[in-house]
Amino acid sequence: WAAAVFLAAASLAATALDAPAGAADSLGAGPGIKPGVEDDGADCAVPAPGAGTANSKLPDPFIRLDGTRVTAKSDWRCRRAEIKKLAERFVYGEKHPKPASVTGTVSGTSITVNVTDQGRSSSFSAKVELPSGPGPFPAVVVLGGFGADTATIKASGAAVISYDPLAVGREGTPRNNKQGAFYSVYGSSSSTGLLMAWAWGASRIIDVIEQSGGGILKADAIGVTGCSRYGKGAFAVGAFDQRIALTMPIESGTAGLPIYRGVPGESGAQPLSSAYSEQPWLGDAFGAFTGNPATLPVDSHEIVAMVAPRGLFIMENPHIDWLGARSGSVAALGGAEVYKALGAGSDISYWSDIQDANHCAVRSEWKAPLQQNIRKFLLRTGDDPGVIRVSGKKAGNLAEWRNWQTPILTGQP
Ligand code: MCU
Repeated sequence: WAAAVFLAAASLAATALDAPAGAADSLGAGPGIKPGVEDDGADCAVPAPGAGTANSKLPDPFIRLDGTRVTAKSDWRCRRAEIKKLAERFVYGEKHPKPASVTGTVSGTSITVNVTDQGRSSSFSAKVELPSGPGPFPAVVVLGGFGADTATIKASGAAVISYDPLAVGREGTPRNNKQGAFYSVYGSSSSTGLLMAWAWGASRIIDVIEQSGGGILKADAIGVTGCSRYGKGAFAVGAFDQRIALTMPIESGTAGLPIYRGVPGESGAQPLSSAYSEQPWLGDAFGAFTGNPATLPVDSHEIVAMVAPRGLFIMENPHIDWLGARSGSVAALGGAEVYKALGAGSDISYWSDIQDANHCAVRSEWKAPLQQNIRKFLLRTGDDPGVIRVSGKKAGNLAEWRNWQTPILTGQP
């Protein structure tokens, strides 16, 4: 599929929902935990991961690198730090922590970001659209210009931050000459892929919001979304920044949600080698695994688990084989086991039961859950339970992919 076909298919118009001003429930206890710092767990001692042994099943997300199993909810922080290390080393490339200097401005129409690290500087900006009513507002970072239901986001009471990831990690460049604000700082031969560069850029936008004093946008109420390649990006943004309260990838396809181990056997799904070479989305190190994902010491159900117990609403399209929705459903179900173990089983939603087959269409089926997730995790005025609605058309079976059981973890996260 050419990108143009996908882009052309992505042009359905959105219809605004009425703002449900008085309709939100007001609840005492907020769902989940409040998002904390970007790299929560950076203090954990993570051993250097060795080359894994081949395992055709999904790695057990609850087994630590030293072979012991997680027993308490509070253990998850440091287990997540291990998964983060594996995901950086073998899949996405290194994110790099917050640069020495991040400055910028937030207004009702734009955010500017200036970064300096290791003596090199770069800048980019994003557009802001505020909802009606008095601020400060929660906000959703929207990667790319299509597929996200920005009308519903605003009608729900959240601002839209339109972020062009290509300014931070350009497409169309060879792996040894990557370009954009990330690579201006970390070098054009950085082995970090575009998705992680995009994630780094979104984190720098949040830095600027944090530093702005919160008069316009609330740094502790930020969501992220995007469709297709920008769904891959939104997934990475949410996984690698613990400040993101709500992650909403749409139709992300290979290099996004689908389990890497499932893609080769899923008829019509974009092959790993194709996603690896179409654009330098994944890190250079992933190239060693495109022919044999069974040797990867990590899989994408654990990227889902990195988001836990924060809000996650996954939107998938089972009508287009290329999108690998069957392998996507297995990743969601596998990651949901970690949510359950943390006592946050109702903070993850997955929805592939849709009518319209067009890639990145703005869908009526997703309006209500989108609004509910924004209320629950960004406005914190609702507590609707998460919903898992897997289309029968591409329903994966987690049991076929795992040989581990979900523990009952003690204590609190
Ligand atoms: C689903 O995301 C990609 C897909 O991986 C590519 O093969 C195709 O060219 O473009 C999709 C996309 O981003 O469409 C907008």
